[in-house]
Amino acid sequence: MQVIRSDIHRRHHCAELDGGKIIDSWEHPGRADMVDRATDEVDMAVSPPAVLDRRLLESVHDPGYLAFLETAWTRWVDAGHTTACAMAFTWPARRMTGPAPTTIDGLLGHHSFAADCSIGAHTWPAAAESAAIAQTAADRAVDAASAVFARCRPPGHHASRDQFGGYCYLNNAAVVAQRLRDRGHDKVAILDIDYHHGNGTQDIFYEREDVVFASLHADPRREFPYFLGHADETGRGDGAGANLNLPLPHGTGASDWLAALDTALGWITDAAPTAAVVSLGVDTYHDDPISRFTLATDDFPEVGRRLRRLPDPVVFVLEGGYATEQLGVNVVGVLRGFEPG
Ligand code: SP5
Ligand code: ZN
Repeated sequence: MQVIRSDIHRRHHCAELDGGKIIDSWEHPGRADMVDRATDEVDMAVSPPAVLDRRLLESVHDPGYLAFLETAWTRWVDAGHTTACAMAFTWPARRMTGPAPTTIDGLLGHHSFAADCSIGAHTWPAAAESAAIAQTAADRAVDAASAVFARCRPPGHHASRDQFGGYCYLNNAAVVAQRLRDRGHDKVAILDIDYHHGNGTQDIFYEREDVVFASLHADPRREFPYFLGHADETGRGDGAGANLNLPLPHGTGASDWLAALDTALGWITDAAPTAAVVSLGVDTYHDDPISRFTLATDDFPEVGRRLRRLPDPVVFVLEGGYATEQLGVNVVGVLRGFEPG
């Protein structure tokens, strides 16, 4: 399997609010290093991304949001702030429906939904490169009619059309799905197996029938992102019936998780897509420091094997996974389970 990756991500490492303290984010450059080391060990062919197509990005994100992301750091500095990361302190809550603010502290709240995520000097270049990796992976998958791994960092599945959060700024999986649509696949499935619900991806495609979304994740009644990902969210308008959420309790282990995976795969098969995107988070691992499922390293190849039910081509997009030492092994476990050799 080919890997698309680059090192531009390295200078992006922001602060997050965790348990009342500002800490260096759990989502850090060393994660990508571990994945790169593991893919190098199994000799996967590596290529850099091509130039990002702005029109593609604007077909899954609001242009005003993109302009905000691109300029947020400069505006933060110009406002007199001296911290390493720009972070919101207020958000529009229920019944607060006024117009978008015009200064940076307000705009940060308008364009984010969580304080686990902030914007530094190198966040936009890293996020744009991550989306370029996604775009290039989609193109390769179409050209070669085979599976490709997009080693994206930062991750993407929590980012909606116009909001960042959950360590995500641009929705890489959505970029892949839209590119596959634009390159001639009439129906595309996104299967999200990260521990957390892919609220951004669901939101972007919620009213569309041409991109179906299935996710298995920790029950949002008890877990981030809390406010989306519930079982009764099945799509709206043209997208009615094109969204499947399978929330699972804290403590879920391999047998129950794999049973849910089979349910999602059956649902996708019934939708009859001609290409698939896998939002590949391995924060389902038992030693993950911020998550509460109990999959073992030995379970990940079996996950990959079961994913062979997806239609060709499949693009794997890296999402979460915070047990850094085992991250590469677990990711490569899935990829090799899917495509040995
Ligand atoms: C892409 C992805 O996996 N994003 C996940 C974002 C989760 N952010 C909230 C994390 C809350 C961590 N609190 C854990 C406390 C352990 N000391
Ligand atoms: Zn996650």
